[in-house]
Amino acid sequence: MISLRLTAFGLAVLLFVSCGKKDNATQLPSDSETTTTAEVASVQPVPQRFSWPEYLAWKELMDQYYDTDLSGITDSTLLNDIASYDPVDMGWGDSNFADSVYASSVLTPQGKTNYVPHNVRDGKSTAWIEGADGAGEGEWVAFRFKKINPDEPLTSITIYNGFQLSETTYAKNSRAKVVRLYINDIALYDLYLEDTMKGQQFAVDIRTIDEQPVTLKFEIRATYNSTHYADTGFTEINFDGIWGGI
Ligand SMILES: [Ca+2]
Repeated sequence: MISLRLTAFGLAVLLFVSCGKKDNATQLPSDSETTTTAEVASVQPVPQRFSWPEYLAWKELMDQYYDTDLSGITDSTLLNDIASYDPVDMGWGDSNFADSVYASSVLTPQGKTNYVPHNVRDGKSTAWIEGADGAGEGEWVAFRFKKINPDEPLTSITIYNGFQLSETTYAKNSRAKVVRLYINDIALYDLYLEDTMKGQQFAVDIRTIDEQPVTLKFEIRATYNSTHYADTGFTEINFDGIWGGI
């Protein structure tokens, strides 16, 4: 485990970050000595079953079946899904509610469609899309959590890449290829995204003990080319954690 201790903005901050090196503890110098970052760990995604539109359709199906008579259903996958479905599904991002989502830039609205940062946490097929020149390298979206429960480490982040209104819309806009994740402006992870509409889950281990507030920033570092627009963003970014620590 790599652990680090730092002081920033006058607040005592203590983060424990595991990058897979369980026996190699390192303590960073205090803020007066450095502005350096912790080691940035590369993380590959675990592909999920659904794109965001597919997930929304699946969730609607689950809601229809929830608490109803299941006799007559023979599809074992469907039965397993119904049995394990939790309609509440309070993930880390819900129990640690982000009091603001903001970004380095925002694409100008097109008609009734806007690309505001909150779109990455609205549960819909909307997207935040950056509005800077070029394909978006260096642009970012960030979540600010006023208060985070120290008993629930953040252990996974699932990203739905690009603008997933439809397959056509997805292709027309750029998608992120590499995203750097910062915790309170300290770079911790490089997330290597595939060019797919499927959800992409990244394993992380972020424990906050005396850290208020907390900002998670996702910076686009590289992109996949689009067929039409050099505009990059995300449809949804979800968080999950484990109660009581690991
Ligand atoms: Ca959305």
